Parts: sequence; C-alpha cells; structure tokens
Amino acid sequence: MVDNLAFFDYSKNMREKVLKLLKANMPNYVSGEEIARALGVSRTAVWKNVNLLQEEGYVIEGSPRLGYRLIEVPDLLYPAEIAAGLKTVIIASEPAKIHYFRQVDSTSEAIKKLGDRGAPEGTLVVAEEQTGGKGRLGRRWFSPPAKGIWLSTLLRPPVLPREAPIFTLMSAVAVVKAIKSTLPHIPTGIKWPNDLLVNGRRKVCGILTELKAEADLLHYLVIGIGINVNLRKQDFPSQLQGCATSLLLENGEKELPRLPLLVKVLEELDTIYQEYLLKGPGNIIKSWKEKNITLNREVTVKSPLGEFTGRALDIAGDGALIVQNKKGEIKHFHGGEVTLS
Ligand code: BT5
Repeated sequence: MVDNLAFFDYSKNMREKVLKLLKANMPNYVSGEEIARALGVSRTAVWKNVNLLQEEGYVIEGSPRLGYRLIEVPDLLYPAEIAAGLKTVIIASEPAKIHYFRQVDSTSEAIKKLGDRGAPEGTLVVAEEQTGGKGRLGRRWFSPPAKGIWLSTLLRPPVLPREAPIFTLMSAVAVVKAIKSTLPHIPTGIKWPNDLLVNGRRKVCGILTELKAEADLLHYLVIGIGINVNLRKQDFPSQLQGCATSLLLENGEKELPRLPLLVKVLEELDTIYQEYLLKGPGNIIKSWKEKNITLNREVTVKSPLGEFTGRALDIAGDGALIVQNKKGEIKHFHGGEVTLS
C-alpha cells in the first residue's frame, strides 16, 4: 500500500530547506545559527535535520566553530533532487507529483493506486528497488537497489484505449534519446515493441505500458520504464547474464550518476508527449523508425494468434508492426514477442 511505505513529501520538508541552504553554499560552511535564523527554527532543529540528511547519505561536515558544509550528494533519486534539475511541463512538473520509495513492490502498481484516487497527469513514482518489478504477460523485471532507474509515470491522454500502443514506442524513443545524449558511443536500438538493446543483442531497458480503461474510455495510462544503469555482471541473476546488460557494462565499467539520466529521460518524455498532444503521432513514428533495429529484418512474432515469420516491413500509424511472410501474406501486430533472426 502506498500509504504504508516510506513516502516522503519533500516539498514542505524542513530537511529539504536545510539541504537547499547547504547546497547554495556548497562547498563552504554555513553556521548553524545562520541556518536557524534563515529558516526560523532552533539550532537543535537544524542539527537534527543535518543528522537526518547524513543518514540518507549526504556527506555533511560539521565544525563547532564554522557550522556545516555539504561535501557530497548521494546517488539516490530523491524527489527534491529530481525537482531541482527538471524542466518539464507535464511529467513531474511540480514536486507534489513526485513519489519516492526506497523499496516498493512495483512502481507501476503503486502509481495505479494513486491513479485510482485521481492523481494528476504527470504523476511520477520512482523507487530505488522493486521487490516485484513486472515485465509483460506476468513476467518479472529484476530491479536491485540503487543500480537502475525504475520509474512509472501516469498520463491521461484524450485518446481511445486502442491507441495506447503508440505510447510504448513514444517512451522507447525518449529513453534512446536520453541514453544517446548521455553516452553517445553506446549503440542502443529499439526492438519492437518495448526492448532497448545494445548492439542489437543485450537488453538494457524494458518498457511496460498498461492502461485502465472501459471499452471506449481511457481513464489513465501507466508507462513503466526500467533502465539498467550501474549493474555489474555479478549483480544479474545467472539466467539474465547472457541477455541483459547495463550502461556501466557498456561504458568500460564506469559508474554513471543516475540522477542526470533520470532527469533527461523525463524531459525527453515530456517533450515528445507534448508534441504528440499538439500534432499527433507523426514524429513518434519518424523518430522510432530512425532508432529501431527491427524493420527490414527477418523476424518471428509470437502472439496469442500463433507464430508468424517474415520480413518486418514497416510500422503503421498506430504503432502496429507490419510483417510479410514468404507467401506474400501481410499481417499487422499490435502486440507480441519479436525474435530477430
Ligand atoms: C519488459 O517486459 O521489458 C518491461 C519491463 C518494465 C520494467 C519497469 S521498471 C518500472 C516499472 N515497474 C514495474 O513493475 N515494471 C516497470 P518483457 O518484455 O516482458 O521482458 C521481461 C523479461 O526481461 C524477463 O522475462 C527477463 O527475461 C528479462 N529481464 C528481467 N529483468 C531484466 C533486467 N533488469 N534487465 C534485462 N532483462 C531483464
């Protein structure tokens, strides 16, 4: 349950105000008295909040004569840190829309509970760890603590439920753009519909789009994105070691700060979604085609209708994959599992 877990509303928090002051003066000292005066609280209250920040991983040096100074910010995805660097109009556009968990079963399950209670478009749930991370069709998504970006966002686009598949393609484009602007040398491509693969082989990101809808009415859409950032080979369970990768593994074992990448993903998603609302799916399709590794290849699509092998010709305006087999039969797939040959 959302309410029973560690859920912080950082926007009104004294800890956040202390942090803001320390950051503004970083790496210099600010005296306890100065902070207390600026925030209208006692010096003991300042000291308590500094302790809390230290427990969260902020490295703060205290000196009885000089006060406090912030030396290091932890690589955790705190809402205050996300909000501070973010320029978005819809997604996580205000601190109150950002929900943070140290640990949660699934960010997508958590956000659905918020959605059912009327959470606004652009609500974001981020977790350091998921204990029940979900893939498609009841599969699991491995999400160990503080090594990846595990997020879900809630959208309420004015469209029919059958138009939902385009949002998976939209999210894939946004994540590829964010990865490319952060680590341009990593060759990341999209395998239809929801996998981001490096070098056409290993999965670095998965996307899960879910919706709450009635036949002709979309209540909301949940986009869940999982990006493997700082996982080392031994962090993956053995069954994933041959098919999964992380940005660290593709980047000479160098750790990557997760926060700037998360901010970039949210900004790319926000931009492409706004464009969609104004102009429709044209640009999503165009960008997806530029970044895909599926078209013009022999593929096998497994779907509830069975298996179909052929050439991936194109994607339709609604995001469906168009495949033609050797006999010349053409099928449109709105979902399914693609194997590239
Ligand atoms: C996906 O499903 O790729 C969608 C994954 C979506 C995860 C995000 S994390 C935030 C949000 N909250 C959630 O609970 N989920 C979303 P699918 O195409 O079904 O792929 C699942 C398969 O990928 C599994 O069966 C494994 O084989 C493999 N897999 C699991 N964890 C992985 C990981 N961390 N990296 C690479 N592959 C993984």
